[in-house]
Amino acid sequence: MPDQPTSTLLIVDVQNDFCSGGALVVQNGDRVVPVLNRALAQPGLAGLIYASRDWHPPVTVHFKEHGGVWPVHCVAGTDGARFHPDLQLPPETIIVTKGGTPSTHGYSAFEGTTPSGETLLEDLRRRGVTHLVVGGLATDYCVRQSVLDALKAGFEVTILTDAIAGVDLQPGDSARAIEEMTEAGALLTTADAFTP
Ligand code: VGL
Repeated sequence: MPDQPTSTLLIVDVQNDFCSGGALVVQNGDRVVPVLNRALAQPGLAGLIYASRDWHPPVTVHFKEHGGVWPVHCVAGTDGARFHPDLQLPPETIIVTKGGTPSTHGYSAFEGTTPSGETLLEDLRRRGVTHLVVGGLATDYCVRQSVLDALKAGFEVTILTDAIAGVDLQPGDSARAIEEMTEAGALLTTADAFTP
């Protein structure tokens, strides 16, 4: 029997610190959660599921007080680093952990590793994945960098535009990030309109 078409969903950094009440709030960050839950419930969309997470040490060049630009957020093991409690990640979700050393920023999920210690790229290649569907936070940082790295590595990428939200440190950053990802080859759709 031929395989049913399924896609691979990459959910980027839907963690408490990027949602309301968190240390580095992404405006409307919470709004991606129900949309991603609908995507997770579509077997044709979420055949294989990866969820990346920032997992920073307390002292890192990523944080303002140590030379970076960001307030302290997503410190490994803290509540702020947990996935949003309403995000319905199934137990088979492959967690990709990134930004875990004092000298790395870990914007891209491709800097991350799985629980078995493989890089995301190694894991995807071993499973024969060629196409990634991406949603999560934040459009102008971790989503952007993950999508650009995926395209560079030769994956087809579809972004769920209703399942992303941005920081917009400068007004228009998210819109520019979407333009940049599209110019690099990413396709845009919405979670509800998606067909594998
Ligand atoms: C992110 C800013 C700082 C993100 C992480 O997940 O997009 N943004 N650290």
